[in-house]
Order: sequence, then structure tokens, then C-alpha cells
Amino acid sequence: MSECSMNFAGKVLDFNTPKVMGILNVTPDSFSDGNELFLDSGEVSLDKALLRAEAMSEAGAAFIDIGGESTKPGAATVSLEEEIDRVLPLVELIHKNIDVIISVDTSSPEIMLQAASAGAGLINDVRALQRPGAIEAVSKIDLPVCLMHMQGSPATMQEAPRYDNLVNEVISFLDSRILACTAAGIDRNQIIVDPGFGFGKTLEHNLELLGRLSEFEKLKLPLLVGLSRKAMLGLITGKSVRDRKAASIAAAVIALMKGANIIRTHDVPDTVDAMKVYQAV
Ligand code: 8Y4
Repeated sequence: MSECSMNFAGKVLDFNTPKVMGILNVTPDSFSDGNELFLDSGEVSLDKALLRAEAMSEAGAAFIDIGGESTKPGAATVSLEEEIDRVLPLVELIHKNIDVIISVDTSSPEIMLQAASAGAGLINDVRALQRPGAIEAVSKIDLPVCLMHMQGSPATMQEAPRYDNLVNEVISFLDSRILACTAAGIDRNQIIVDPGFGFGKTLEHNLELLGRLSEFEKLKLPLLVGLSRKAMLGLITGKSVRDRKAASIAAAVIALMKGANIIRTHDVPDTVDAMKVYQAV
């Protein structure tokens, strides 16, 4: 949505021009870039993570998205304690050292509260604040939130995704979550929406969502999309996760042309270049 700005813990951003969100994965089994941030002890290397965040920020990322729980189908569940240990020291470190908006990818109210105290500027919840206490947590910390659509739960969502009317159902779900949020005292202008590519969707579903992305403009809220290196791009190109950069950028440009305001990506420098070309035209 244009002509709108949001305050992310003191950093104000307008969405007249699109923005990049760089992914900083701190899940040990993350299927692309995870392991390099891990020490032999199994802990996150804070030094390496900070360097990576600095590089993404310098390359033009407005947001750094930090997540400690893998949503990969079949991934091990992470205890709250483990998620806290992985995510919070990094939020603090980045907050102290880098002028960037810190997005925390979590569904846990406890993490939301602690992350806000540690300097987070955005809560990115793939479960759209459906966990008990999550809406109340975001209402209390008064930070913007990204509400994402998912059908089912990460463990089983790709088994048999099914929709009678895909775009209508995704938009209705987001509408109902927006209503739940505003009813709980969250400001409508603190909400970002996301169709949730790959979350309970077949290739066909993902293609229809991308092709019809401009229909999400009727929600009149900033639109975030995450397409980077996802399985749909592997199905289209036949390439493995590490070789999906060009496909990811092509998908990102299509999303931009259909009104996306934030692109979540592993490849910040190239996505920023693509965005500059889009902007120039
Ligand atoms: C390689 C690496 C291939 C990672 C696929 C993946 C989204 C998100 C994720 C999204 C928002 C992912 C946390 C899945 N996707 N948050 N999170 N939107 N808002 N898979 O699309 O990146 S994790």
C-alpha cells in the first residue's frame, strides 16, 4: 500500500518505495544458509551472525529477519528456552551495533515480549498471532506485526493443501486475523500482511497467488512476500536450494510489479539491484 508509513521501534519507514528484508537464519537445520552460522558446540556464532547482518544492512536491507524455529516440514520442534537462547542475544547484539529494523520471526508470546525489550522493531509471525497470548503480547509491546497465511501447521501443511477459492480464502483469513488484532487493541496501521508462499500450498497454488498478488491491495495494508529459494522455484527450474537465486529474483520482480512492499530474501545485494531497476522504470 502506498502513501503509508510505519514506526518500527523508533525507525520510521514509508512504503512509497519497496524495501528488502534480509534473512538471518539461526536454525541449525535450515535448508539453505543455516549451518555456516553455527559452531561445533551447536550454538550460533554471534560474531558470524553479526557480520552477516552488517553485510545485509550495508547492501541495503531495511529489515533483518531473525528466526530460531524451523518451519520446514518435518523439522524438529524447538523448545522455548532454545529459541530464546538463539534469538535474543542476536537481537541485542544487532540492536547495539547496526542501524536496521530487527524483525523477529516467532509465534511465541514470550519471545515477542523479550525481543521487544531487546530492541526488535517488528514481529513476523507465520501463525498470524493465533497462539494463545500472542495477540495480547503484540498489543502490549505496541510494535508492528506481519500476519502470514498458512493452511495447517508446518509439520503437515504440504501433505494435501486444498482450497475451493484460493485467493478469496487467503484474503478472508488475513481479514479475520486483522479483525482479531484490532479487536484486541492493535492499531490497523501497525499491520503488514503476507500470503505465505509455500505454507500449505502446491506449486499451482503458489503460482496462482503470485499471478493474482495485486488482489491483496484491497486489504490496504503493506504487503510482504517471501519467495526466496522456496521449493516452488525448485519445481519450476529443477535447481537445488543454493542455485535458486536468479529464480528468486525473477519471482521478486513479479511480486514488486504486482504491488509487494517488502521482499524477504536470502540474497540482499542482488535483490536490492533488482529493486533499483524496478524503481527506475
Ligand atoms: C530455502 C530456505 C528454501 C528457506 C525455503 C525456505 C516466510 C516467513 C518463512 C514468508 C514471512 C523459508 C519465516 C520459510 N517464510 N515469514 N518465514 N513470509 N513473513 N523457506 O514467506 O524461508 S520461513
